[in-house]
Amino acid sequence: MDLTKVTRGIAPMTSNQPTRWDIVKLYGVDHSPWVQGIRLALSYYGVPCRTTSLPVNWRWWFSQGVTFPVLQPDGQAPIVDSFAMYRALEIQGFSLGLDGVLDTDLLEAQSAMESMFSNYALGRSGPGKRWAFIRGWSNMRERPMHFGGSVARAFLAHYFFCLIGLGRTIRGQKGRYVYDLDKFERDIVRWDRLLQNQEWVTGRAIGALDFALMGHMQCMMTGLTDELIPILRRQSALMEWVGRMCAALPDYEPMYARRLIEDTWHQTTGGGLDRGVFWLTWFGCIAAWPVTLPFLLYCFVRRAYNPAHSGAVSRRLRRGPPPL
Ligand SMILES: N[C@@H](CCC(=O)N[C@@H](CS)C(=O)NCC(=O)O)C(=O)O
Repeated sequence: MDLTKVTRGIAPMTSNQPTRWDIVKLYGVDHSPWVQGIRLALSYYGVPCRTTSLPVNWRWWFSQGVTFPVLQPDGQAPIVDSFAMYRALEIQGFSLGLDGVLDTDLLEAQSAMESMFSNYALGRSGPGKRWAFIRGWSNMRERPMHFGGSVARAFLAHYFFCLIGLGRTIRGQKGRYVYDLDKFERDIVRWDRLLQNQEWVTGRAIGALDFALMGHMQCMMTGLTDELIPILRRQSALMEWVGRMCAALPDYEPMYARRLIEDTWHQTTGGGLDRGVFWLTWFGCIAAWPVTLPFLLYCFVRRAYNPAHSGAVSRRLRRGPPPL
């Protein structure tokens, strides 16, 4: 696929315009690249945002499962899929460089990111990393702090632990590399090449694709996939762009990707009480496994009904448009 297609006809940036969204609620967690992407965009444009691990509501959970991100502007219907959120932000009057970009071209760019994600995400847990993975979940934060969110996050940690485990098993059984660093390098080189010719991924100005790709940098740098660091640092144009992104969002927390350019940076974690609630729930879920398991299985069944679950974009692209 030609990544430059999406960067045609990009309008110049106009940021910090007044928004009709007073405040938005974002369902998702710190380590998700798709959540990070949209949070970075909201932060850049100054849209106040509460981030929580609690699904939008119970009815939502029953029908859509636990997939995030989900964006809920005050008093409006929830939006699923981060790229739909970028479009919605543009409708709000922010210029994310998507004006005139075809949905099919955007879908291709998202699919390229998803293909990279489906590889490196499997490296977040696995032999030797399982405890680190759960500890990573315990260190994430609700913004603002919310005990209900910490309880939900502990359950989500079990869900994603199983999802990655399942993904690794399926790949292994197909005889494919589970976490293929060579493939990762081939994927990331394409973004580096693009950035050799232009300052921003979106084109002449910072925009949706910059936030989206930076979301992935954020996820990769949460401490669970550090074997990617040397590969990423070999991409000089990409590293310069990471520096520009960090400079564009100086107060953003947590800026995990800063680790790529500053060796001294340490990540912040949630408070003691927050972590206590997480661990109590996490062990509680294990103690109550006969109850936890049906809940987990239900979430796995419902994910198929959520058009934004992991891998859905690439599948949609492979299948082509629905018949008229
Ligand atoms: N296309 C979606 C991808 C969202 C996604 O893959 N979310 C992951 C978390 S990082 C998820 O919730 N996966 C759960 C599942 O697939 O069951 C987007 O851009 O928002």
